[in-house]
Amino acid sequence: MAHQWRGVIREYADRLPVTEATKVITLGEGGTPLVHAQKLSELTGSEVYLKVEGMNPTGSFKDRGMTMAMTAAVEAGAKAVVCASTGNTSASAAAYATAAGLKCAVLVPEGKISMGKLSQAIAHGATLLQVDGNFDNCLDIARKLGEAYPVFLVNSVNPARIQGQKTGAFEVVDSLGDAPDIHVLPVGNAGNISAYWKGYKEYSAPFETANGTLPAVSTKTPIMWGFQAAGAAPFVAGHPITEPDTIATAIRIGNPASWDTAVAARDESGGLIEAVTDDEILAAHRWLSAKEGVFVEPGSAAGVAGLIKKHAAGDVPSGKTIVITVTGHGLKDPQWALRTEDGSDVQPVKVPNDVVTVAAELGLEEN
Ligand code: AN7
Repeated sequence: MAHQWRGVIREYADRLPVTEATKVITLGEGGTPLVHAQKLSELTGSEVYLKVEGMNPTGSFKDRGMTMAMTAAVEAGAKAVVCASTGNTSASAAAYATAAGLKCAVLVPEGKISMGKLSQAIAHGATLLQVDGNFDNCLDIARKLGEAYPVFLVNSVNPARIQGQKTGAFEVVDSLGDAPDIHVLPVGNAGNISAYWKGYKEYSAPFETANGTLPAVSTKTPIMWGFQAAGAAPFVAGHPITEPDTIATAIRIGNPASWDTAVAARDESGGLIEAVTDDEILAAHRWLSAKEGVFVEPGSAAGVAGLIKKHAAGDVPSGKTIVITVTGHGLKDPQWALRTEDGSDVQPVKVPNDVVTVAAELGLEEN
């Protein structure tokens, strides 16, 4: 019998803070493909896989955490939720709040979120406010609203979010049979690198549950490699950045909320957090779509950009297993695909309604 994936809470209930009685708010998130990246594997001599998180219900990895956060909001008796966002969190919060029957308010930096994400928040009926400030300013306000007003905060400072997001690591191990040697991902607010590390650690050791101890699933944990956009790279600077800037608006964040846990993920795993330029991000974005067949948004390409950069520097080992989380769908922010390497716009060729001309334009000769 075909198995219908039940969403990350039901699939991993014994490893999440829920019970049989919990009213689960889900849209069927998780269970995303782990795609073998043929060209990146050829390039590096390692087996490289892409965890394609754009395949989640709202098109990004945020849904894994949002199912937990919205379930917790309902459990707490909340009537309304709030979040700050560079776009994907707001899209996810708006959809899951709808599923939960809750009101949703989202705070986004004015002019700095992609059209796809803006449309999602509005389509799902969230109250969307564009703040005259950046993401970090939005998060400050959202935190204060959560503390002093009757709204439930669903940003990743809420630990339920990290609990849900750790299931990404579980799925990777379940697919590969063990943890990879290296796990690569983009870093913005730093919730995801913290969540993957938590997931990998929990899967590599016996795990205590209410119904007894689960055995370790993996024999090891990976080295964590995080990549930030060069204009928004506080972990590289070693301190928050007040004016973060990058075309990858998803990761345009200067003061990451999960600072300490991300540093722990980097250091405990023997890993690194480095920067890639916007040009490197766009080149990786093109590589994924043109060579692997996987369409992501620019911020999601930062991990791939990092791997390509480390390979060029001779720092990527061969013969290993490497997983890169590509965090959001290309349709979120499709304009970048229509831009050529020299920055001009791609102009589709126009042809008359005539097979001979179309064949000639395609360089085809009649059989
Ligand atoms: C596609 O939606 O912060 O390091 O407000 O949308 O866990 O923050 C999004 C972040 C990577 C960075 N890739 O992850 C938000 C938000 C995509 C993203 C990140 C984000 P974190």
